[in-house]
Formats: sequence, C-alpha cells, structure tokens
Amino acid sequence: MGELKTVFIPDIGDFEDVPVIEVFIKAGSQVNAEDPLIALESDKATIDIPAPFSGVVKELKVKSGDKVSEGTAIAIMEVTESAAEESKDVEASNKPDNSEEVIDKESEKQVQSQSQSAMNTIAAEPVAEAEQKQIPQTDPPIIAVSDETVSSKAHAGPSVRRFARELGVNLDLITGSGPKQRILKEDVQAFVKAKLSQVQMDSKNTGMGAVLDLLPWPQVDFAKYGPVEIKSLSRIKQIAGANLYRNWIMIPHVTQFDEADISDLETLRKESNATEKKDAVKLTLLSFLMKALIASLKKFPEFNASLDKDANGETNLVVKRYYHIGFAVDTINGLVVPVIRDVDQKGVVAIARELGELAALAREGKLKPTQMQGASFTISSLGGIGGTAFTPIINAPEVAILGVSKAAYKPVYREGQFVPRLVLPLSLSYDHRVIDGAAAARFTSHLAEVLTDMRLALL
Ligand code: CAO
Repeated sequence: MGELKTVFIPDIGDFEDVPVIEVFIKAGSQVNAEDPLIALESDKATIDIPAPFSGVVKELKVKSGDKVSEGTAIAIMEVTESAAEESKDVEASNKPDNSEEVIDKESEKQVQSQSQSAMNTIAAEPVAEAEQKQIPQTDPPIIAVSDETVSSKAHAGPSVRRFARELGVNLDLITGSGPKQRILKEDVQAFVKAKLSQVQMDSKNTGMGAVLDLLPWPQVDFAKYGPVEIKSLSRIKQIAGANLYRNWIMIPHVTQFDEADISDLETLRKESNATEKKDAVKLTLLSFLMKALIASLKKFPEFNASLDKDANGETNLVVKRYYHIGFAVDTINGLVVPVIRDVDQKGVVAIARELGELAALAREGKLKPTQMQGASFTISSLGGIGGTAFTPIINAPEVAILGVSKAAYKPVYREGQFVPRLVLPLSLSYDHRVIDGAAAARFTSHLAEVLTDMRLALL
C-alpha cells in the first residue's frame, strides 16, 4: 500500500470561503497528477484545483456547495509508487530559481494583473511563498479567466490561456486533447492553423465569407457542363454591386407591399399630355409619383432620414428637411441613380423635365458625380417594364426606398359591384432599425391615398 497524503487547497491568493462548484472525483477514483479534483468559483473567475500527484482517492473531504479557503483538505489520496517520484519532480521543478515555469508564472502575473479579475493573480503566486505556508505545492491552479476572448469556462492552464489570449483565440471553441479534455498548447496551435487555412480559402474565393464565417463560395468548373463565355463586369456594375452588397448585408430590410388606385391620376396625366403642345415635356407617372411622395415624406419624416454616429459614438437619426429624390435608371452599363434636388419646391412639369434630362444623361454616361449625390430618398420604377412586386435594396445611408411595378387594371369592388380600376403596385423596403412595420404600412397607405387623389399632395 502506498503512502496516504492529504491534498489541501493551495494558495489561492486573498480569497476566503470560495464555493466548490464541482467535484470531479469520488472515493476510489484513480487520478493522474494535474487532473482536476474540484472547481471553485468566485464572482469573477473559476479555478480548477489539480491533483498534486497521481494516486487513488481514499476519502473525499469536500462536496459541491462547501466553502473552502487555502489549507482546506480536499481529499486523502494514496500515492502510487511512480507518483512518489513524480511528486518529487514536481517539487524540484517548482523551485523559483529553476525553471521556465517560474518565468511563465511571473509573466502570467503581469498579463493577469492587467485584466479585470483580481482572482487571476492566483496563478502567479511565487511557489516559494506557498511552500513557506506549508501548503502542499501543486502546479498552478488552472484558472479560467473572466475574459470574453479567452473564455471563463474552458479547461486550460495559465500558460495555455496566455498563449490563447496573445493570439485572440476563444478557448470555448476548442476541444482539448489532454486529460479530461484539458486544452493543450498544441490544441490552440492546431485551431489557429485550421482557422488560417479557412480564412485563406475564403478570402481567395469571396473576400467576405471569412468575415461573416460563411461557407466557402462554391467552386464550379462550369465548362465541364457545357460551353461558357467569360464577360467582365462593367465598372458601373462593379461599383453598384459593391454598394448593393454592403447595403443588403448591413441593413435589416423589410419590404411592405401595397397598391394605389391611380385611375384618376392616369386620366389626368393622359389628358395633360394630350392637350400640351407638341414640344412640351411629357408628364410621366414617375413625376407625379415624386410629387405624391413628398406629401408622404412630410407626414412621416423618419422616412427622409439617415442613421449617423455623433462624436461620442452615439447613433442618432438625422432627419432631413430637404427633399432630394434619387431615381434608378437602367442603362446598358448598369444601374445609376441621378438625383432631383428640392422636389418639394418643384411642380410636376419641372420634375418631369428634369427626370427626362437626367435619365438621358445617365444613358449617355454623362452624369456628373454631383448629379448623383445628396439623395434623401430613392424611387426605383420598373413600371415601364413589368412585374407585380419586388424588393428593392435601400440606397445607404437612406432608410427606405420605394419600388414601383407595372400598373394594371383590376376589378375593384365598389358600391356593390366590381369596377375596373388601374392599380399601381408599391414595394417599400425600409430599414427596420429605424422604421417599424406599422409606420411602413401607414406610409404606403398614405402614399396610395395621395396617388388616388392628387389633391392631397397640395395640402
Ligand atoms: N405602370 C404602368 N405603366 C408605366 C409605369 C407603371 N408603373 N411606369 C411607366 N409606365 C409606362 C409609361 O407610362 C410609358 O408608357 P407611355 O409611353 O405609353 O406613356 C412607358 O411605361 C415607359 O415609361 P418609362 O419607363 O420610359 O418612363 P418612366 O418615367 O416611367 O421611367 C425611368 C423612367 C428612368 C425610371 C425608366 O426609364 C427606368 O430606367 N426604369 C428602370 C429603373 C430600374 O432599373 N430600377 C431597378 C432598380 S433595382 O435593380
């Protein structure tokens, strides 16, 4: 039979009456040196108390919920023969003047004293001090630092924790290959290696997937399946694409669909165009839409706004008292968005004229940068082409965009009978951080009312 030894709580700094939160052993358990025996937890950190030597647990002296301090007996263990040697080795290597481990402990002390947890310094107590107190010396307790990056729960020693902290690795993401899944330095290295190769692969394929932690972009040799043609993207498409992608990823979009009865508006528009002189500007539906939109933006100012951070980093809503409306123009090179300024101060004829001029410049590729800047709200009209609804992407830093699809005659139930009415589909995408669903529904309802009776735009 081997020697019986009592295992005590080692020096845990100034902490007294620390609760035992977990007991990993029971009478009869065979443990190896460094296996965790019990776990303690203060309000700031978790400490595993490891076995100082290999042996068999003969008697357990604590249970979960007990409060312990330095010197409290944990268990009586029978030391196995090889463990007796081992225990001597541990003692020898723990001499302060002797090993790298001491250097480790000292630098651990520095690192940990920088962190918020006072408990972290426990691991850094010089061994000699502990010896003076006649507490059986063990390896440093395994401390789970209360540190978001490194993890407060992972089972790892101080030097591994420091190593992980230096590399910014969250130990929660690693499964340890040591005893009781203790995380070893090699595990951290393997984790970092795997992550690096994943990042390289992702950035090679998409440039963005790694940041979002997405699956790698599928790599397909399309030519294997049939003839293909490689076409480069136009400059406009590349720029617009990058903007659309950012806006789609960064803005929580919701799209509200609605319909407006524009029968009377269309009659007015057609009559106006018919009676206008030959060289007069054609009044387009879009010009009336812009006018109606101003009425709704004035009634619901948060739609004519942007999110912005102030000097203190606080996010505010900047509500604009100007009404510059961008409109998407489809050109052979891609989508561009010229802006009509001060739409609220212009009549439908002036708006229609400017719309025509800017759309022509856009198609000729002659828009100046200033003609595409400063929009407070954007309209994207696909009405001249077709479709019943779509989900436009918000033009950041605006907070909403109005999509318009093709108006069509629909049977509308009125005064006991179905009558044909020209119905315009509206698709309003909005930034849900700023606009609630109810506000969006009110906004499109109001816009539909104004489009149904344009006199409301004058109020
Ligand atoms: N419903 C039914 N008919 C519509 C309509 C609608 N919502 N909008 C336009 N029309 C009709 C017009 O009345 C016109 O018919 P008439 O010649 O008989 O009057 C015809 O469609 C063509 O109109 P238009 O599209 O040339 O003119 P517009 O003022 O309505 O639109 C512009 C101008 C610049 C918005 C448009 O040319 C355009 O480029 N649209 C595409 C925008 C786009 O790509 N958006 C998608 C962005 S997201 O990818």
